[in-house]
Amino acid sequence: MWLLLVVLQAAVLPAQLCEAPGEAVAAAVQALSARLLGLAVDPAQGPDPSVYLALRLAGNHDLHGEEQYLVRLQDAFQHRYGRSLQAAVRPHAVPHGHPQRDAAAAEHSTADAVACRSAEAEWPETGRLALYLLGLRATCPPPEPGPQRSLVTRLKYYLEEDWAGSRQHGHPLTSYYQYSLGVLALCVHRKRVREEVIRRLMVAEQHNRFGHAGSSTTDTEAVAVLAFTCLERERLVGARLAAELQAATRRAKRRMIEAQGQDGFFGNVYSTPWAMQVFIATNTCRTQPAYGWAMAALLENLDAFTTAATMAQVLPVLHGRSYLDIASMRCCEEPNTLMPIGPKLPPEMLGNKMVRLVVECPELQCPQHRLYDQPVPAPAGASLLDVLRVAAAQGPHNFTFDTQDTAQGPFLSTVLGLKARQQKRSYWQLLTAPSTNLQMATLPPGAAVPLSTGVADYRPRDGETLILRLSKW
Ligand code: B12
Repeated sequence: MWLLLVVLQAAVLPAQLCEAPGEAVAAAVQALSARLLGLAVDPAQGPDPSVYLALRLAGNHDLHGEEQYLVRLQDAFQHRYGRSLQAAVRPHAVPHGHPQRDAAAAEHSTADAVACRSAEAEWPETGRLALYLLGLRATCPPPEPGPQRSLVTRLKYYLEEDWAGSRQHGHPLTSYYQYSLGVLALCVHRKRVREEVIRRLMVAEQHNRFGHAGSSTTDTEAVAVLAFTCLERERLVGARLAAELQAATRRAKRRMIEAQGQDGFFGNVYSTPWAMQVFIATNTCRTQPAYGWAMAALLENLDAFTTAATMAQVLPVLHGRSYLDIASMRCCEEPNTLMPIGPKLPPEMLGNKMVRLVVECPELQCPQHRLYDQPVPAPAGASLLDVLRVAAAQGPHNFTFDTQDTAQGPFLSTVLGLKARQQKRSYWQLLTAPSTNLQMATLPPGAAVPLSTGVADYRPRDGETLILRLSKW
């Protein structure tokens, strides 16, 4: 009966497109591509492989601009990761025995393996290297395989470190998001990954271990499922594991559909494109109504994608493409008519606002739970970052903070001298309590919700309370 309903639904529903439908919409998508290109050609913005991937996966191109961007990427990444692993090693790094490798799957040469072992003092950068390798696979014509070999070896090494970390600590050293990107990139390069490494990801998927406090798991789950789908499609695993990967993919897709919000989003607006890639990669974007609703929700909210990083994450699905398409890119007749345009500036706002800035630290770590609680006056259009700057300049309460540049923008790393530590999985979480009174000494429990944008993009309203909370993820 259930099967009959599904078949009937597929027959009755008009087949939907995977890309954003309609001419007016196509123009909006083209404008977003052009805006991303505008940010890409700005030398002030560091090169980001996700941006390159979005440009390459688009329907329309500026081939010269893309070539120049690739050169910038190579300058930044080849230098960082392209040197031999041995050269990257600190002289007195203490080697630790690696867990046994699956002889059939591990492709390391003995020399590579020795180099890998001795490079273990380095903290793995699985995600960034994976994105760069995905970018290299998307170039036209494809680059010489020679120089890529050491990068692939290095990525395998990082993934091994992450895998070993996950056995030791219960989670990869980086994150399951980066771990999944690592598996995906190796798969797109048609490199085998040890079965145990894949199984770690499957176990995490099965036991819902992708989440971290206060944030949705959608982005990570989606990247993991893209990796599963790739491994199965590229036939890089045996029949039994392929069947298990298929089952995991079906399970994850069902969960995503069940958790789709009334607003049409999977998770939030920024994780939705990742979830949609799963439907594209598994060829269900044309028949799954949830995909169509999500596409409609995205198109209603294109204004939320203002930074290069977020634009780069949404554009592939607006063009109906997933990262799996990188494996089968063809370099023929790419339309070369895309022209860069400048960024949309936020509307100018006159006047001032007052926001309350609160800094909290867990009681176990700090003798005093609330370290700072002051009203801060700022111009009406100020971002949270501007508010922090005003707070730092206003006396006599000695507010200090620091940020770290990332591809997503400035990441709040230190507040009042307390540095969040990646290796201890602590971070400064940003929360808002929009309807609280500036005079209230205590916030009602549950009044605060995490922000879905960073310090540079969030523009608080007059009377809003912003909380910076040292948290674990
Ligand atoms: C893992 C993760 C985290 C981890 C990162 C820790 C770690 N060492 O891995 C933690 C929990 C710390 C985190 C924090 C936050 N995150 Co986060 N995060 C992610 C996730 C799932 C993967 C990022 C990643 O590894 N990328 C791959 C690597 C290779 O790229 P990378 O640029 O080197 O990644 C680094 C930066 O992205 C940075 N980072 C992570 N999140 C954010 C968010 C912002 C705004 C900035 C500037 C940097 C940043 O940490 C990464 C690892 O070092 C993405 C999902 C996604 N779709 O991108 C969300 C994502 C980037 N995060 C998001 C948000 C909103 C946040 C927070 C603002 C949440 C909050 N309310 O506090 C905070 C940042 C606060 C701050 N201090 O500035 C949004 C950003 C949306 C946007 N508009 O830009 C995303 C897209 C999730 C989502 N769907 O909403 N995040």
